[in-house]
Amino acid sequence: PETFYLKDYTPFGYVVERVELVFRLSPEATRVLSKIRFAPNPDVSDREFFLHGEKLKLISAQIDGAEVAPNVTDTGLSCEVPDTPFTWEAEVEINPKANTALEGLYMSNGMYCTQCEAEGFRKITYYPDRPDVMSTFNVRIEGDEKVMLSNGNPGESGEGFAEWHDPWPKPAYLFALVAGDLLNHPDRFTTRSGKDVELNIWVRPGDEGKCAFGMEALKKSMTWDEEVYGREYDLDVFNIVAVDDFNMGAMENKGLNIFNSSCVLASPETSTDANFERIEAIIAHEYFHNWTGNRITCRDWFQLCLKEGLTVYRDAQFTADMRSAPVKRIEDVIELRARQFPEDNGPLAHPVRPEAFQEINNFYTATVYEKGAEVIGMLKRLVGDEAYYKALDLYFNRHDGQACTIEDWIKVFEDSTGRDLAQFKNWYSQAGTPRLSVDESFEDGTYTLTFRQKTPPTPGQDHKDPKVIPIAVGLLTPTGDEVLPTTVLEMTEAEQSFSFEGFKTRPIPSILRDFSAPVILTRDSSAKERAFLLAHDTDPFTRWEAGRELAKASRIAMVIDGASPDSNYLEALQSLVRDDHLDPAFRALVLAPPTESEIAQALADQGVTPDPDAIHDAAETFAQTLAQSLSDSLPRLFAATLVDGAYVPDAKGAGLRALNGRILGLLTRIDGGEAATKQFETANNMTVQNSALACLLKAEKGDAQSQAFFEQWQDDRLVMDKWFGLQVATARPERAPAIAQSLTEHPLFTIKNPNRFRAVMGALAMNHAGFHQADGSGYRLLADQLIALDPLNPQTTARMCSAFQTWKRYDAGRQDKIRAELKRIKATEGLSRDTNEMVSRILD
Ligand code: BAL
Ligand code: ZN
Repeated sequence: PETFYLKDYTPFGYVVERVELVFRLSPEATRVLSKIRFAPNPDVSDREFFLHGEKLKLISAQIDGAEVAPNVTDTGLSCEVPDTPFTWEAEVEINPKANTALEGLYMSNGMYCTQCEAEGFRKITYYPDRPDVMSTFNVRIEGDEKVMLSNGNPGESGEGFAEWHDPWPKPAYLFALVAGDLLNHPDRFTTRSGKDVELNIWVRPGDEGKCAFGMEALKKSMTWDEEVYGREYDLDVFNIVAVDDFNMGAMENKGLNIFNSSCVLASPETSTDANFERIEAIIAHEYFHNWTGNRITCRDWFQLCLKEGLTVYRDAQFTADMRSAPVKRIEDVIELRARQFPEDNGPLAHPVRPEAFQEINNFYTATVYEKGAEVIGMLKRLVGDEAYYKALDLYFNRHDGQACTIEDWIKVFEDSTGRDLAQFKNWYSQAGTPRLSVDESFEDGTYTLTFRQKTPPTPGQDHKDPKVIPIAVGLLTPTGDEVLPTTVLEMTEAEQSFSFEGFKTRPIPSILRDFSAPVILTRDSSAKERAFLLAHDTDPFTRWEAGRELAKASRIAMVIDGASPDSNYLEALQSLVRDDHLDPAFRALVLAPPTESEIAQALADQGVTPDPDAIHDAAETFAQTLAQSLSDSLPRLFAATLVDGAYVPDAKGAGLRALNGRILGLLTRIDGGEAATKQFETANNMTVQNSALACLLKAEKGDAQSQAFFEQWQDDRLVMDKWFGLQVATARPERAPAIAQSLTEHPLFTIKNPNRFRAVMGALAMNHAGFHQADGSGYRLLADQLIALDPLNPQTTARMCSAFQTWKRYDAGRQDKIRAELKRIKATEGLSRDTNEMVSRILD
């Protein structure tokens, strides 16, 4: 397969001045008529007229009204064209019903739907399908569907047709079309300059009761972007559509966002607190793309982080403002460590701005998104809040309507702050998670911290230069007073010292506050000091982190030395969990154990081959010991977390319910499932019903409740995804592969629905000891399923391959088995480019 390189970028030889599209809808034979006005691009001397196109049946093509016979290949067409402006017209036929890849125009439960990012538009018609080609679009949809939507503002409509005009030039990846039997949940929003905007969430009949929360989230997002970034909405209509079959979470098409139904539909009975928070964040994310992504887009797909990193950063700010900033920060760090760190430290490591790809869909990664957002956060911390917003104003003013690069982005900051950011750019170009170590000394009242940074080699990048690392620190006295409030140290060298004067006694450092940089901090510190920080640190992140470090150290000692759970840590946990002055959400986070995969990585980092069974046993022993040590208080603590009255999906209630879930998990270990059974029976919302079922399934006492849950919810696809996933997630490791296998044979399992596939296979990959069963049954099942899915949906198959990315951590026996499965996948005849690239990189 061809590899594309950032260094090879050249602009397209033609400018697109106008696009007119007509869709004649038919499930198996939709006709797409395109009329495109091209002009030679004066900046390009060596012009080739090549239009992308895949899986299209070309019916006819004309230039300025005269029939032409282009040279058509599997990837597109080329044609002799005039060297003056001309009009290209083509008619193609496509088969939406046969499109199981869910890219281009496809059908989901009888409705037409599109997904064009990154390169799906070329499956709709012949076009220069690249983000730097921007144009206005006029669209006419002909068909007998009740609702027919496209981007922009509505034009004329009548019996059998609807027209849409998008006045804002956009690349083809932002094109969208939806048609079907849909109902809307309508609302309105007035922008701060007085523009009246019609808002709609469109759903299939039956889902109309699940739109209110999403609509509120949309209005909050619109207000927030005006208040915080000064950005207003720019069309008369903003439409959101919920679709059941969707590869991603959602898509920011101009004026017509399309959402995986799991990321927009919400009701207290069917959605958990985590679902509500995620839905609010994704609605915000897609809405914020209107400026960071749509009005200013990417020059090429190597610049994906330009829009994604920034938009993730913006949605995280929004969630922090709507809910609790410390809780959001801790949740994001947990996710970053669970998803991005393994990527950055394994065969799939790539820079935030990659330099080569075969299939761009494989680069919608945690590195581009989440590490991309961390990079923005560091930039903001380095220049300060005021300078950050000033730079953003310049970005919007200077680049509105353009397709930009990371160089443009950095230049905006350099121009508006006067800083030289050349070294900062290493964060975009060099892969790998920096290791940051620290030594300290105290002499004559001067306290010195000496940091060293080192980034390990990653595929194709042996050498790493030092990065600019903002290290937020605070200092405390041994009695818990803060003697140095949070201060950002700017590290630029491989080794660098920072001194603080005027102390009578040696202070206790709190380092990397608010997780000020995406690094792995190693510091020799005693359990006593960590317990002190867990009790006294004023920064919520480092306070939580101290507990996490204690937990990891205790688990590692249990695995390596067969030690008992650390009694100091147990005591610290006991007092924290009983401390009613502490935010329940924070207590829930402190009680959340490190994941087994995280312990496996920590062991591997110490040169110890992780044994998944031993790691699992240690986790179980620890939880059991904690439950027993708290046994007297658990019933009281549990009672205190019960939320009376109607369910409200706000941060306060969610925090209490998160603590409720943690306490119930412990209580179920000592009460034989009594409290969980009662909670299941009396639940009036999905959060507590779901957590009760999870506790019972984990205790292997949940068969009756699982059956009852199934009967109650079998007609609700999203709740059934939970049912499928929970059974695998909570399974004893030795049973997990067999349970997952039997669920793939369940009548409600379908490989064609990405949510259902991920519910089962994603849960298996997350059940660490279950997936890594020594007999290889977990690996075999996943490989079987990926081989079956690849011909239908390459994108979801390829993404799921990342379950194997940590394979080199494990023992030779497991490595052999994983290697054999990866080779079996790779040898599959007709394997997609997507999956081939992923498997090849993982095997390398
Ligand atoms: N642009 C793809 C989906 C998202 O990041 O919003
Ligand atoms: Zn995005």
